Amino acid sequence: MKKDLLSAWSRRRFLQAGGGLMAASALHFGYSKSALAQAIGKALPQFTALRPAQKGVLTAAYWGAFEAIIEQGRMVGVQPVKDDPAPNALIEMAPWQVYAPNRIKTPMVRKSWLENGPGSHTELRGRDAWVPVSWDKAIDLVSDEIRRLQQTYGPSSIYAGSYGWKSTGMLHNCRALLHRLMNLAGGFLSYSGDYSTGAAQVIMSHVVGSMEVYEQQTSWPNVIEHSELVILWGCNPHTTLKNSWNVPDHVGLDGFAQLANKGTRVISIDPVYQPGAKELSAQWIAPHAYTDSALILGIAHTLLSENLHDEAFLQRYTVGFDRFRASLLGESDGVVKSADWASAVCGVEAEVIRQLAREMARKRTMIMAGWGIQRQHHGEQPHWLLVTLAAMLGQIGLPGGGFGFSYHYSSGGSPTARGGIISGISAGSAPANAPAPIPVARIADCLANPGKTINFNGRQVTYPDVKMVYVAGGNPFHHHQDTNNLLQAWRRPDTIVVQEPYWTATAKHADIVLPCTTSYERNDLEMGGDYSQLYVFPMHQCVAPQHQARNDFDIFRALAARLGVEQAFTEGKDEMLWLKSMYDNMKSQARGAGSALPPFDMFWQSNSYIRFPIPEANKQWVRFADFRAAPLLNPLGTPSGKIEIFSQRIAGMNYPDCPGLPGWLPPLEWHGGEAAKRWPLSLNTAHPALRLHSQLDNTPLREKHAVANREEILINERDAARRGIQSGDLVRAFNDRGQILVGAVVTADIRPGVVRISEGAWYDPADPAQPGALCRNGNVNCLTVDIGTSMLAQGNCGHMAQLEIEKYQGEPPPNHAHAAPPGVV
Ligand SMILES: Nc1nc2c(c(=O)[nH]1)N[C@H]1C(S)=C(S)[C@@H](COP(=O)(O)OP(=O)(O)OC[C@H]3O[C@@H](n4cnc5c(=O)[nH]c(N)nc54)[C@H](O)[C@@H]3O)O[C@H]1N2
Ligand SMILES: Nc1nc2c(c(=O)[nH]1)N[C@H]1C(S)=C(S)[C@@H](COP(=O)(O)OP(=O)(O)OC[C@H]3O[C@@H](n4cnc5c(=O)[nH]c(N)nc54)[C@H](O)[C@@H]3O)O[C@H]1N2
Ligand SMILES: [Mo]
Repeated sequence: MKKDLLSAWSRRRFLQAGGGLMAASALHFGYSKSALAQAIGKALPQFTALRPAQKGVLTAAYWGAFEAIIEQGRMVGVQPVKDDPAPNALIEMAPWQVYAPNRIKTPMVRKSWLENGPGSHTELRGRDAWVPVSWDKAIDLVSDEIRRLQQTYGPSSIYAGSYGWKSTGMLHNCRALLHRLMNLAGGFLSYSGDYSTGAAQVIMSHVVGSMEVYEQQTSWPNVIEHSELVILWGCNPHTTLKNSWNVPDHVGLDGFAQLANKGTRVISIDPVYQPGAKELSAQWIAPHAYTDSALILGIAHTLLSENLHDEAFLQRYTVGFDRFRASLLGESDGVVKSADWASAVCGVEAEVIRQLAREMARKRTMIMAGWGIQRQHHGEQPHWLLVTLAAMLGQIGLPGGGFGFSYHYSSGGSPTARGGIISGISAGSAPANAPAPIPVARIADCLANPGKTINFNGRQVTYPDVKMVYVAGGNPFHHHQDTNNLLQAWRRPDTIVVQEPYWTATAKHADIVLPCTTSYERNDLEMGGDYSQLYVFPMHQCVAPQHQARNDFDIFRALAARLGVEQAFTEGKDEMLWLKSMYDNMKSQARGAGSALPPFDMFWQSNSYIRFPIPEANKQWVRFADFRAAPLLNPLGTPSGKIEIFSQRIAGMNYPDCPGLPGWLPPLEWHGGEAAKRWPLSLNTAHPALRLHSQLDNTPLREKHAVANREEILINERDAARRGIQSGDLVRAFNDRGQILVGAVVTADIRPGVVRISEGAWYDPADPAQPGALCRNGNVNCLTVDIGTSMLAQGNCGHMAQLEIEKYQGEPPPNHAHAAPPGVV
């Protein structure tokens, strides 16, 4: 999916390096002062890129690289690596991840499925009894089912897209391994896009010719030096930079700290006044939820009417501004998109909008936008309009100016180092008869409606009849919108296999669960810094596999053996041989780039990580500077080679919900729409500070944010007072789609009319037999809408829903979200 920022070049190189690797000698873990260890110690200083560990076993996670402190075979603590400029409390949960009481301890099969075969009593998923089985038996059941479905229905009957944030590691990448197995075993139905940037990545490809959201940003030193005004637009870096897709380098957090030190002016445009915005002394502008497009239009109209826009830039570098001007002036629809008009829609005072426009034009302005604003109905519009606004300001490609859509994510703007890149294990290629992928967030629609055809970015996609869902490394009962709708759709397939370390709600709703190791129970390698490619971290195994858990690699290898494709799956390599081949390939790239690295065995034994040097030029890199300098030589990847304020290609698709010109399209639910009459509050489902989605909800970190033993809800004082709600109260949040229990935090730091419940609380229905039952832990997706952003991108709309709240009366029910299913130890 996304975020695998490796170049096609390194991928190809990796594939070529496949065969002919020598067998590694015994690579036992341990740091006794053997003769070998001493020899290694002597040899190390010549390798200047190496950084030795201080006192623990080096490993890494999405939350940072750290040393695990091991005592008598148990992980008892952690210590961040020395280079981390902003270590993260999440790493301290590593021991709890390993020893969590709700680990799945043995392979399990749902009773009805085991007794009566695939497809039986699927309505009992989530409440049937569980039967433990041996690994041998489990592997037989799963491989027989794959074979049956391939033979009877073909590859389109197996949905193994398996979206999710799994764990770091280039070898034990469960999704890639699942795809690798399924490709070898006849093919499968996959997905395109992701839940993160479903709308933005599609619209940006049309507007600036690249996904943009996963591109390197103007480098941090350049921003710190040149930006005079930083706009955080629906952007909460203080929270979202804690974690990244590779191991975080946390350079972005350091960058924001430097902005604060320098006193750079920051404005945060967000219905919530974030703690991070406060640390930056940011001015808070709080629009109504889901109305950013109108706000941007109001700013654009002010620029135009006060002649503050850069006509020369627009002429030279964009197409379609004339049409946009006409739309601002209301020539097409009779609606002038003035600051006053915008104010009526978005609730920000017209004068504030005008001041914002003037200040942006006066200063060197960097617009840093997050992605919550595009996880909404018509979510294509805000980013398209922000690019348009930046084009009107004319600072795109200048130091410290323009826009950046990834400063809040994985440290976009962290200068790129020069070294080598680890290529992960390949998913292989799909057989010719494999079906076309579905847009990732249409999965419930697909399960429920085989044969239905939808529009998608100029194409049509017809849903196949899915008989099997295989999940490894994702949690759809947290990540997918409208959980109760998913619950119904989830009953359609014959067989659901979930490979997981924990009894998540998704695992509880499976037919077969296969317990897998956490990343701390196996050996792996990972890059540090998604954009910087600054580090290579060894992920040493810290402890033995717990209970009967197996590595994903070994589970898939066993399935491959039963399906007759083991040799192709493993290529004859075990864990350490795979790591050695990945390392060797990276090492030869690094040599070409001027960094000498030790042989693999020595690297592995030395318990060190690698930090590559950063070329001076990269510290001042400016996004779009090349395009600005020579637009004909360096055209964008759009049809015109320029920024497309108007897109003929999109216009040609004739989608009523995404025309060729960006604008304000009211969402399905919002404060000004029909739904608001019954459901007056607008939902904000931002990413949680002390979790990664649903991950770590089952650790003691939860005690720091849970209220009344439920997920917290932020409520404005006015809305709370009206309903007699106080901080600490148990609250029922509900709409037509579902109801959840949450714990109140009453605050002035959220706009009236908006409530926030973060994504990621585990789903815990009070009555699993009843779709629509109260979720006792506060899974916010019980309340969200499962529609696509538009026919263009079909992204998810997790950030848009109207609802009501009330103080919960009566005895607080128990919360079983983090317990194993009844009867299971
Ligand atoms: N309403 C709303 N919904 C949203 C969002 C929102 O903003 N609002 N955000 C969306 C976004 S951006 C995203 S990316 C998704 C995230 O959705 P997910 O990626 O599905 O969420 P995670 O909680 O990270 O789930 C990862 C699962 O993988 C398991 N796992 C970890 N390591 C391993 C491993 O090594 N092997 C195996 N087999 N399993 C492993 C974890 O235990 C966990 O259950 O949620 C989306 N959902
Ligand atoms: N700690 C932590 N870090 C993470 C993650 C995590 O779960 N936890 N997840 C990672 C992943 S997969 C992703 S995709 C990114 C997510 O990165 P984002 O998608 O940018 O994060 P969100 O929290 O969904 O939204 C960012 C901000 O948008 C605001 N917002 C929401 N709706 C509106 C609106 O209508 N108007 C305006 N102006 N603002 C709005 C929210 O209040 C929030 O402050 O974060 C990554 N980093
Ligand atoms: Mo995401």
